[in-house]
Amino acid sequence: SEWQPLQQALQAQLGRQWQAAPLFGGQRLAGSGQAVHCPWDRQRLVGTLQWADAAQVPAVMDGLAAAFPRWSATPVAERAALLERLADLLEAHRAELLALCCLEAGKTLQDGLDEVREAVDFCRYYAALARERLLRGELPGPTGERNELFYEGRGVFACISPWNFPLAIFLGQIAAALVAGNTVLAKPAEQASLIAMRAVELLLEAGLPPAVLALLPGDGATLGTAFCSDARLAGVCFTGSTETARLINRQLADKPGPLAVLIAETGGQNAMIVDSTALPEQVVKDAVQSAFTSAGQRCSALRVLYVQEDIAPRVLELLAGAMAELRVGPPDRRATDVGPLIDGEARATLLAHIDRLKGEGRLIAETPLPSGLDGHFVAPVAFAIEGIHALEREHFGPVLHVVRYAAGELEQVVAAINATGYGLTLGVHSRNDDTVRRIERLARVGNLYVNRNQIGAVVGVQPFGGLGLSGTGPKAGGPNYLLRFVSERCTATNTAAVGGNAALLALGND
Ligand code: UN1
Repeated sequence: SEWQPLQQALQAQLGRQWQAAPLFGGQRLAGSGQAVHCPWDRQRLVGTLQWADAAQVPAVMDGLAAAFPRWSATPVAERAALLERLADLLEAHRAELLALCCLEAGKTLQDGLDEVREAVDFCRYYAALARERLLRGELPGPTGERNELFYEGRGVFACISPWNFPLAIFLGQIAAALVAGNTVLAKPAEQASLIAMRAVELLLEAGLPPAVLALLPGDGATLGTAFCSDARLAGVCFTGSTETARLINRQLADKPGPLAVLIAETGGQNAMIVDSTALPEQVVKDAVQSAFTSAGQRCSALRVLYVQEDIAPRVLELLAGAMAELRVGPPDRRATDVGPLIDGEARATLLAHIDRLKGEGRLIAETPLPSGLDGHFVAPVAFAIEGIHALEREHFGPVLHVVRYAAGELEQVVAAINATGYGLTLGVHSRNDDTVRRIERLARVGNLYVNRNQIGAVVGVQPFGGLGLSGTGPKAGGPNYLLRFVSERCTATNTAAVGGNAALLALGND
């Protein structure tokens, strides 16, 4: 039903090409041109992109710092209304954004629909949250005293976003930073900058003052080093690898100027624990969805399935059947379940891991790869891993590792999961409430999912984010997210002072 009205508009958009460039102050800046290729059709050009240069960063930081006081003084309700207008515009441009998700980032049409909806949700949710939480708060105190808490922007914020949610996370970060009163330098992922450019154009159309946001597509290492060591930077909101988060943290620690905050959402080594009371059909449905949706390219994706040995034969039989049914193919077809990986490098890295495990004779199941595909496709695959131990590296793609455990080894399983150091999502399938409560007590993760899939956290419903190597918090799409984007000021006033402020004002008026 959602498709009918979209179909035609989408077809037209899928034939287009786009142009993007660095953008600031309502103007396109000069850049060096790059061709943008489609990850699932290597002959196809999606557009051209101008990369910004690190030499442009100081002037951009000057401009953003200069625009900060005025933006920070803009009433919260006005900043929130801007996000609400953006949400409406995103919905109105759904076909184009969907086409860009598909052509530039290789997302299936269903993933693209979910992505646009999530972007809209982030805008509306942070707008509502800002109206509710970022207003002046009056605190209790003795009579004769007034104590107030004010929330203000911190200054210039850098938002660094990943290619796997090129619209939702890109805009989620920016929406939070802006509504909290910061000016923003947005650095989109190299692989997904065309859609970022369109999102910024829609923000301007919604009424964002052009001096408040800069878009700098380009090389993350050189641009990032330039702005993360800039004295005017007040904070970074980053989603990406744990390694890059550490690098950013080191640069922020050494930079002159204010102590900058880092809000980081990073990797995961996510597990699912299945005990002998679980329903095998439900387990397999949720495991397949969690491991292979978006070709496994989500930080929330399931990587290691721990299954109790009594139930393992049935689960593995159903798993092989379900994986045989998955359809790998071009993501612009509605029948496709699994699209391509983002680029050739991601594919080569993952294939090295897959080939090694195949060489060790660990293959359990593999989805057939149709012939004639010309892109960065990798077929979903499942491997058996011997022994309960921490699998430390995150493999970003459609690879599932399966470990059997015996009754009585549950605590050992949770210990192995904790020992990875990551703590993002964990799935539990059990109809034994004691087991679920025990895992809940022992597991160090940010998002625990019980008897369901473990991806697709809904904004405002399942606040999302991990601990340890998986991120700093606070949770995106949750009630506390905006608080790290603001600085707090407390004003304490002696209202009982001789004559009070009102009397002084009256004197001044004489
Ligand atoms: C990511 O993959 O970078 O719950 C994080 C989910 C998404 C994950 C986003 N919110 O599947």
